Amino acid sequence: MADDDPRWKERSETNGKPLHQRGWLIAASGLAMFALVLVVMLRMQSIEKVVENIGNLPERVAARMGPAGQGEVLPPAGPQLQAIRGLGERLSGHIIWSSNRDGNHEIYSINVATLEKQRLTDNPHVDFFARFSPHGRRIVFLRSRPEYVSVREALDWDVWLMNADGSNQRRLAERGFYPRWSADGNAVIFGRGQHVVRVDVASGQESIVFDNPADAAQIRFGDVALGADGNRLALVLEGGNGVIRDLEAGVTAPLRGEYVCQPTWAPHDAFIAYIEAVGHGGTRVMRARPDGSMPEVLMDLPGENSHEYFPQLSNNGEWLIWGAASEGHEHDRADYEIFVWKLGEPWESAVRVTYYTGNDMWPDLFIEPR
Ligand SMILES: [Ca+2]
Ligand SMILES: [Ca+2]
Repeated sequence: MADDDPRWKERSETNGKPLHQRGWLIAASGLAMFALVLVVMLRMQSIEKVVENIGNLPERVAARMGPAGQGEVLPPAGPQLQAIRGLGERLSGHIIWSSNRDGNHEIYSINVATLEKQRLTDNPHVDFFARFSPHGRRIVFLRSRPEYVSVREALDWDVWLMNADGSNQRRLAERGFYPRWSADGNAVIFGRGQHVVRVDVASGQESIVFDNPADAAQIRFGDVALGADGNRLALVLEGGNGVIRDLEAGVTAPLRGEYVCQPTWAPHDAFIAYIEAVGHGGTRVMRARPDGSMPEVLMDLPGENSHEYFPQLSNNGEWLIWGAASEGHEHDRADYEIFVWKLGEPWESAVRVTYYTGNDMWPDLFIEPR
């Protein structure tokens, strides 16, 4: 085809600009966009955090695109199994958590004393964030609306209920994130956009507990936890600033630390636990007084599995359960394992309860009252 052929002209021009010019325009606007993102990130975060975030970018993009591949269950043996059995001699109760070991995130339950395992959900959707009711008889959890949703997306989840054995599954509320029980077990509190919502379990009636005021930064979706007194609300704002808001007085106290997230109350609001993104392995579990003061490190496990996330106190407040990865970060993709530890004992006594090379996340532990 000759250069002066009219067909060539038609092919080589788009939107009135020759192709090579258009290529430059795309490259220049891409570069400008990258620079803008970088400037915004630098304004919000330290250089180290920006570098870390850029390093995590491929994993983060992959998480948005589709589910992680399935891993392999490696049944514990020898000292690993002994440690798990030792746990069963010390407490009777159940651990629940979400895992993609059957190809899709489902919720599983283990009887700590007998090591009997049960799969509680079985459907093509993602199920996670299971939380025992105060009496341990029911579980509230999240189910994705489309079949696959990354846990980075906060708006495509419904709040579901089931009995502790997986029976009677029903949807309690639409478009909620990170649901938790009220202290009396009559209601569930969850995040929805800029609101914190309370839904009555019996009637399904909803009311707004907290409407993010204009003076607060945007709530980072999901990181909300209302204390047992119904007044102290822990939440994380964009940029990694955690706060505890006194709803009656309208005053806010900081949740101290760098890049804090995932606040969770100990029973009776004895203290608040949360993740701080510093420490061995890049994260650690912190504990502070209910007003956010006197922060101290609660758990920063020595050894390779020290990228801690998903902290939760057992119903009696005596044990901590969480997930920890040795590498990788994405919460629904990386190889997290579930750990249990009794408060006050040496960190090294923590017991690893999962042995699966895929993703295990968001556990809870209910201990039968003696
Ligand atoms: Ca750590
Ligand atoms: Ca795992």
